[in-house]
Amino acid sequence: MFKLVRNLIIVLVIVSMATVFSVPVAFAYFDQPNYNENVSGLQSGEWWASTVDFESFTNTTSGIINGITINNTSFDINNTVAAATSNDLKNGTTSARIEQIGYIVTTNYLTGVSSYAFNTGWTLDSTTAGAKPMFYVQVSNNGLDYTDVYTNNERHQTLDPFTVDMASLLTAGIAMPDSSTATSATPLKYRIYIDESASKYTRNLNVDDIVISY
Ligand SMILES: [Ca+2]
Repeated sequence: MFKLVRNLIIVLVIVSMATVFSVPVAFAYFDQPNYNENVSGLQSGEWWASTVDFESFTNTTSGIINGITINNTSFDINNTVAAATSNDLKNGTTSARIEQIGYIVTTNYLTGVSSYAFNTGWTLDSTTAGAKPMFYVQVSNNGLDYTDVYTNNERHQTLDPFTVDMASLLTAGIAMPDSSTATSATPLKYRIYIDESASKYTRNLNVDDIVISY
């Protein structure tokens, strides 16, 4: 009887210890991947992505607005408004509409981005006449001068996915305006930019589902 009680106690102790020590293991497991966290929450070496679906984006004011938070990510925008009309290309109910000359750029300098992906297309009421419009994905290490890392002039009026493989571009080295070369360790701002000034036609670019992966 004594041995039975003793063995029972030993089993209980082992089970209790296993339960206690399994807790941090479980938390560690569920700690990654993480979605929709602020950049400041990034852990070193952690796989991480920020998704911006614009569903809560309500801006109707043209011009420059700095430090507007969209889906937990801070952006500086110019001529970019909430897009929810029947002519706007979107997933869900809302996307962003960059009107003629404008941009969406990360407020913060981001380090270690492996890809910058988004869905985009020209609004359905954009004219298709004249010179093909161009949009750019650009990076900057000073917030003043931007280097093109991707350009596209396809005349598409459907919401199409585009992914900029920053990891490969950064590994190869991107020349910065100050003659330095960006690497994966260089803090960079990321900008989607359109300039319709040369075309003289009204074209607006819808952008939705920006996914910044690390
Ligand atoms: Ca959306």
